[in-house]
Order: sequence, then C-alpha cells, then structure tokens
Amino acid sequence: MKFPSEPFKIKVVEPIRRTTREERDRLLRAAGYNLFQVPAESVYVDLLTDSGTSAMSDDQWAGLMLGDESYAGSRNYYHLEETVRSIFGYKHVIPTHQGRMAENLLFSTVVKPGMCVPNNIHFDTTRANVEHQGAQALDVVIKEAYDPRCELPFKGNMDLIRLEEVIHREGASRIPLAMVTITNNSGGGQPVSMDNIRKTRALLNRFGIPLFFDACRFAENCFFIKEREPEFADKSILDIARELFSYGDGCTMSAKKDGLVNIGGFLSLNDDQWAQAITNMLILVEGFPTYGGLAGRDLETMARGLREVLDEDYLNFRVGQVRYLGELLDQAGVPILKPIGGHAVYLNAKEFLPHIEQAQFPAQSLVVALYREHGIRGVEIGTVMFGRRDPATGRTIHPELEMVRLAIPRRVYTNMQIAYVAESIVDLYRRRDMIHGLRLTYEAPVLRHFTARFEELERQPLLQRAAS
Ligand code: P70
Repeated sequence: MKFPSEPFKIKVVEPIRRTTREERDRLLRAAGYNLFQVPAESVYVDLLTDSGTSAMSDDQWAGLMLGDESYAGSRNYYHLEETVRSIFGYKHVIPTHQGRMAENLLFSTVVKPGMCVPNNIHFDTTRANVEHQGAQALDVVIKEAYDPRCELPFKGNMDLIRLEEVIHREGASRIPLAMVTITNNSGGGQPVSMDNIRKTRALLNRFGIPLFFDACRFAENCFFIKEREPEFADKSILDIARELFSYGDGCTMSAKKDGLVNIGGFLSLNDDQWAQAITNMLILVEGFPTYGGLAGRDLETMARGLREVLDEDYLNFRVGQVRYLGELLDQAGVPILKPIGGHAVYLNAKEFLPHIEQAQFPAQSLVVALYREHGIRGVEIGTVMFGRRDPATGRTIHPELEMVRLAIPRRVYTNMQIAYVAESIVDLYRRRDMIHGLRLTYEAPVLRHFTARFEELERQPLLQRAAS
C-alpha cells in the first residue's frame, strides 16, 4: 500500500518535550489516572482529540489580521455566511463558539421532555444535550458497527429498518428531528454513504421528520464517498458535500474538526421559525448573531478553513496518514477497529487486554499505560465515557465497544511521529500482560469522563484469576 506524503511544508515549529517514565507516573497519580487532568506540556504525542488541535495554514493566519471586530455586521461574518451557504446550502447561518452550543441551541428550541432523537450514534455532547432536555437519545446505526472486525465500507450507516420501527414505536410527533453524524465518531470514525443518506431522507419524508447532520467531519465523510461509492468517483468533494447536505434540513457543526480552526462552530438550517427562536436564545446566552461567541478573526479563519478542507490533496494525505498508523498496527497484529476510520485509529481494548474485565475499565487502563510507557495521550471511548447506571439496580450497563481512540490532529504531526506512535503501541502490545485494571473513585453526574478519578488495582496473578 502506498501512503501519501505531506502536501505542505512547515513554516513554524512548536517544540515538544520528552518526559521520563518516573515523571509521567507521578503526573498520572496526581491526575487520578485521568488523562484529561494531565498538563499537555508533559505529553509527547497528543492524540487526545482532533478537535481544535489543527495547524492553521498561512492563509488562515493571514486572515486573522483581517478580523473585523465590530459588534454588529462584521465583514468576516458575511464571508462565513457566504462560505457556509455555498457548501452546506442552508438559509440561516448562526455562528457559535463550538459544536455543543449549536446542539444546545437546537435541542433547547425543538426538543421537549418525553421526545426522542434518533442518530446513527450520538456523540457524548449530543447525547448529553438531548438528555438534558428530558428526551431520549437513540442510536440506530447498523448492527455491524458494533463488530470491530467487520469490514464494511460504510459502517456509519443508519439501520433503516430499525429507524422505521423507532418511528412507529415512538410516533412521528415525538420525534422533532433525526440526526446523522458524519463521520460516525463513537462508532470508529466510520462514514455514511450517500445511498444511505438518500434512503434515510426518503423514510423521514414519509413521516414529515426533519433531518439534521452532525457535520463535524463532513469533508472526511465526503472523501470516503468519493473513494468507495463508484457513482462519485469523478465528482469534486464540494459537489459531493452539496448533494449530501441537500438531503438535510440543517446541520450542527463543530468547526474545530473539519473547519480546521482552533475554536468555532455554527448551526445552519432552513426553517425560519426555528432560526428565529434559536437566534433569540443565541443573543441571551452566546452573543449577537453576527459573531456568536467568537471574535471576527475567528470567523475569518473558519471561513477559510472550510474552503481548504475540501482540497483533495489535503484529504488524501489526511485520511492516508490515519490509515498509515492503522496499517502499521494491523500488520503487527494489534487489535484495531476495522476498517480504519477518517480521523482516528481505535484500539479494541477488549481484545488488547482480555485479562481485564469491563468493570475494571480496560480502555482507560490502556490509555494510562500508553502515557506512562511512551508519553502518548489517547482517549477512552468505552465504559468511562458511555457506561450508564441502571436506575433500578444501580449497576453499570457497559457499552458494546470498549476502545482507545488515537485521534490524529490535522496537519500537526509528521509521518515519522506517527511511526513512533505505532512502534510504541506494538511494544505495549507485546508487554500487555503487565497492564492492570482501575477502580473509579469519583464521577460527575454528566459527561463523567472529563473529571473522573481512578485508583490502580493491584495486579492479580493470571493463574489466580483463572482459578477464581
Ligand atoms: C472529539 C470531540 C466533539 C464532537 C463530536 C461530534 C460528532 C459534536 C461534538 C462537539 C470531543 C472530545 C472527546 C474526547 C476528548 C476531547 C474532546 N468531539 N459532535 O474529540 O463539538 O467539542 O466543538 O463542542 O465529535 O471527538 P465541540
């Protein structure tokens, strides 16, 4: 397999520091074994998230100096509005400081207690924002999405049969909108096909239910459509995006991903009444509608980033770099979620650490070991993030997928650093028996993964465990 090299050269460098194992061990204890609590300066390769961590281009940095910081009517807003309309095609463009505020504004306006919002798989903030309204967040992705070994080209697809069942069961009047997350982050960064989107739209049309996209990684999704759906092989990414969004009524966007910016987001939609109610709320909690919690210069970098992300040489490198890491791990026998997603490689912690049961947080244990041994920070996407307590019994219901996500920031690390990550993980895989589980000592009532604290469990000898 051939991997594309970087379609850019480096103009500015940011030094990063290596730490010792002892230092990292100390930091882990102080952080309660939660990597969100470790200072970033003590991380060598930071794969915690691809969100807000992109390197901006010289054109974006130049755009910063053209920020028009007027309270109302900033020219950068008009530039953003025109850019968003030309790609996404929706009438209203409402800037927000990041994605979750777009979600909060949308759901607080249209979702009422007792309603439900289906999605392929809700990501943490989307789920939390739906539930915050007293509504139910339902995941209706195809069942293959939960099998880490199953290789399908579009494993983010909606399960149309289940979606129809949900509509019949809940009643269309209790579903104010359906969402599709592109790419499907919680399911391994897997794309959704245009065919599936067309069919989802047709199904929802029969019941008059609006469709919104959670569009954070839309360009990566469109790249996969071009690569994997023959009908689109000769289409530009822009044309694919335009067609895709034409099947929706609006979208929420965290521009910290495919907007190639460090902060920013928006909500875009067609419905005038919804837009008006949302705008009124925006003024109350976020800011005037032509800046939405951002500086004019941030709006400008977002407008420029949204154009740049459509570049095929960039996307080819981007998706190729993630694939490069995945292939290096796969070739060495490390269990990863397949196929390799658009923004991250996901380690299958259940298979990596079969000796740690899910109640002892295998994915979190792996995240801890990867940092302690090699200074690399990943993120747990498993029981810590998505485990839920059964209100009746108080017991934890574990999610099916127990993964460590290695999210690759855009245009930040060289392929040599990626090779270092692969080598480190292969080393850890060889020594996996020495990794032990964790016990939760503190959890917040919502989005607990950001602040949870743990203690390390004493290692149980394997023989003793087998006998018990
Ligand atoms: C990530 C971050 C954010 C996100 C998303 C989807 C599909 C909405 C949002 C919210 C969150 C994160 C997770 C672990 C570590 C750090 C950060 N995803 N929808 O990395 O957007 O953050 O702008 O409010 O993926 O996947 P925003």
